[in-house]
Amino acid sequence: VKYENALYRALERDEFTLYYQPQIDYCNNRLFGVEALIRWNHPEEGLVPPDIFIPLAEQTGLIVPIGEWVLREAVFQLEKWHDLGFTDLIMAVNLSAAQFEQGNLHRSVKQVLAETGIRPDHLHLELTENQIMRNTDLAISTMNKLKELGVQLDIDDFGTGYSSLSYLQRFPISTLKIDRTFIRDILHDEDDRALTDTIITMAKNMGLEVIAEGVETVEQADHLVSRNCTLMQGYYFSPPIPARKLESDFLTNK
Ligand code: G
Ligand code: G
Ligand code: MN
Ligand code: NA
Repeated sequence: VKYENALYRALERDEFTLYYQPQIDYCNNRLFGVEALIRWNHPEEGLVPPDIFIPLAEQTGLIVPIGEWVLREAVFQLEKWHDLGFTDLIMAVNLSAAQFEQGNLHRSVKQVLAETGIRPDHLHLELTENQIMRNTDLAISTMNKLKELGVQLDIDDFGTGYSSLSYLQRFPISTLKIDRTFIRDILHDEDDRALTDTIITMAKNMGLEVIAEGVETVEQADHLVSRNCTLMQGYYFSPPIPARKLESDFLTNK
């Protein structure tokens, strides 16, 4: 309630910004992608974390125009980075449930790809298991429309939600992102280690990419490599950072 009125005005007042978290291939220490994460620069309160305002935006329906803004901002930013010469870089964008279930998502995606000339497979859209399982028929039809455009679909926070392996096989997805709660104690907790192993093996057997989230130490990274998972994201490499900082820290050698 505290932020509701301010949230209504935040879009027109240009108070949102995107941070980008690097996605690294640990085999060659290469940046292969970034995940866009929204931040709200509240005029009086400073940065309000998404955990606070995303649920509010979902309740009020504001998440749809906000999500639309995120999609466009992220893809236009990717175009700039491709123009700098980093033409392989991919962009991952989180979708909310309301945005995913809205009829014209694929039109918005198609339009921004046309405006920027970004190759569709350079755009990854992140969904959670719960978002997909809410209404599986609608989810499959929406995912197929997005897949027809050529964009990639990633399952975010994988392993924490309610999902079924038989459905997983029928969804046109490209990547599983292992939730960071499994990575946190991976060196010491047998169960987390077994679960992570299982997800990696299953992903490979299904022809899916797998990204480990929440990697915070070199020991976790080395362990994941020993289990055949080389794609990673986490504070060990970088927290989410502004575009300029991503450029100065990661996009300098071209
Ligand atoms: O960046 P941070 O860890 O503070 O994000 C917290 C939560 O907010 C995460 O679950 C993340 O998925 C969600 N989030 C961040 N940016 C976006 C966005 O652009 N759209 C949606 N729907 N969720 C986001
Ligand atoms: O739910 P989603 O995976 O979209 O949330 C992404 C958020 O997770 C990021 O915005 C960031 O705030 C958080 N995050 C990213 N890397 C790490 C990490 O290594 N450790 C922790 N604790 N959080 C992380
Ligand atoms: Mn995500
Ligand atoms: Na996640």
